[in-house]
Amino acid sequence: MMKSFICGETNGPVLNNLLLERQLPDVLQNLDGSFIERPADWTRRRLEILDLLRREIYGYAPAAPASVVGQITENQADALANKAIRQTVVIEFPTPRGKFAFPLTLIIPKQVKRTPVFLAIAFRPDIPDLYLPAEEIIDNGFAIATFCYNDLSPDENDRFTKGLPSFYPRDEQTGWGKISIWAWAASRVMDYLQTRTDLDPDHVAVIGHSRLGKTALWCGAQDERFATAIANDSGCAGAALFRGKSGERIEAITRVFPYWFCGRFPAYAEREDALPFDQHFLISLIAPRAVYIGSAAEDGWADPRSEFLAALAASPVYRLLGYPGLVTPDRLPEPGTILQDGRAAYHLRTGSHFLSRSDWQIYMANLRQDQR
Ligand code: GTR
Repeated sequence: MMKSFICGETNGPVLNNLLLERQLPDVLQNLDGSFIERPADWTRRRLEILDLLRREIYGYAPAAPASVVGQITENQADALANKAIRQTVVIEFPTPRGKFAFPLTLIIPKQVKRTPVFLAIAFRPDIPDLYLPAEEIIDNGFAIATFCYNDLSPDENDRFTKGLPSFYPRDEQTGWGKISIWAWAASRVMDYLQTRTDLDPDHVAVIGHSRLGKTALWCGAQDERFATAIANDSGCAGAALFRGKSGERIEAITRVFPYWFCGRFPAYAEREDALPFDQHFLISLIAPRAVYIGSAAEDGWADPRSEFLAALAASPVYRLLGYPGLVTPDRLPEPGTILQDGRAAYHLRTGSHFLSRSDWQIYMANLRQDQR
């Protein structure tokens, strides 16, 4: 157990010990007990982990539809002081029970060709929104693609009778929970973005805050077309390790929000040690692509320390694949720390649970650096 931490060359003793205390399953140990030592063996292990997370926590989603089309229903040529084009695009695809459609908003700066994109999974359709400083994002040379999660399926315990899940058969135990539903929708947006010659499909970052940060991670973990996944204050069932977690734990999250998950997951309440994975498995699925985990110092419910340690615990997979994962001095980060020298980046913002302008500024600076 935990061979990859013990032999992890870049962790010093302080952080190594904090990881060892969590007694985590080893991300580089196959279910048959053997250890992965060659990059070529990761492909199979990645599929094994994906299956594990689908079965035990987020639920299996249906296969991608045969076709996805986007109809531009509104086109404003002079948005944001005439700096951007704003479009409403209806994303439509066939399902076993007829066509399903949902609205996407695109805002594209006029000055940039083949624009990198933030795909923001949003709580509200509003633009700008307190979590989406649209003009500032455009001014930084990024396009925005955003949809409101409630347009897929409402964030309530409707027994999967409303919106997208009502168009598909669903297994009670292992079928998709709402996090999987919203993540799957972001992949349908990606299907459409790939058809747009004015956007750069190789530089799409999926971003979300809190429950939608969990969703952005799960989306980026499954869909390798996303160059980057950004999880802001994603906490329990997002970036944070379950084992040793403070604040929200499985018992609380599955009591209040059981419908975010598949039917099997609540059985792990107060049984964190029985989980055949921990959230560093989720983060590792994004490797060698970029992952950014943002925490806030006063967000005890999410537990910044457990988010940081998860990024560190996923790093052996980045190293295996030839890239630095989380690059950090051998100590826990202080508020105000930004760690972005590796493919797994992390910051601990001062303040409370929020997707703030300062978070956005850090994410944008990080992505610009990445594109050089
Ligand atoms: C809380 C929930 C967290 C987090 C948050 C949010 O009530 O316990 O896991 O997702 O909501 O999404 O704002």
